[in-house]
Amino acid sequence: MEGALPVPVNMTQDELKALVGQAALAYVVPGTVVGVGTGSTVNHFIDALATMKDRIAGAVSSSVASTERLRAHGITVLDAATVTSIPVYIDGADEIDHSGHMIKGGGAALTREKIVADLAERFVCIADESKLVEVLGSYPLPVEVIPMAAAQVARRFERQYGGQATLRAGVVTDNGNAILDVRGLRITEPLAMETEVNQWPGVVTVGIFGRHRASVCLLGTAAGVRTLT
Ligand code: ABF
Repeated sequence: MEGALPVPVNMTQDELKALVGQAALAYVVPGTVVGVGTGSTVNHFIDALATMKDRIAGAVSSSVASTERLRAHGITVLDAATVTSIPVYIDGADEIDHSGHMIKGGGAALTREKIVADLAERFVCIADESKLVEVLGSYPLPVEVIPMAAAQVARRFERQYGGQATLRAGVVTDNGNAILDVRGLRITEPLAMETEVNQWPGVVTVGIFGRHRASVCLLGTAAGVRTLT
């Protein structure tokens, strides 16, 4: 009989997130500065990174929340402006397709996430299997906007893409801006849409990570960590 396949076990979504958070340590280059994203999956990565904090040069963080968690573990957090390049950026996603394009921003940190991703040579996405989709868009697309432009940007999504944008209540980003969440989109051309929306007056960041797609995705599944490249 062939070697028995691993028997899938029922793991909670949080256990799957912890699995990939731990697995991401393998992509950390010892002695270097690590780019750290935001969200509950990344929180598991931060907790795992603490076990090797004496073997890294520090972290560049994508949010106040991640900075606080990193510092609580005694990990040095560097200002992004003080580094020119980092080997790897580890971050989660709200959705990821089979090309590594992502929807991000559910945690309202998309602008700083894209800034730190831009510094990185490699983007490793860590996610539970529920995030993998054929086509982006079922998850409402987050867009960080200057508050005075929110209504006009919402109208443009309706006019140009048939999307329904709503202001995320009670949320001000780390940069002092507002977030629109756009429903009803089917994003078949993520790069084209990211380029188009980026040009709209008042848009700070659109939560499509097309240009900054993930080069590796560690997907937590009941059968273990699935590596997509
Ligand atoms: C963050 O990861 C956000 O861009 C995205 O919303 C989040 C996913 O959240 P979680 O890991 O909690 O599912 O980078």
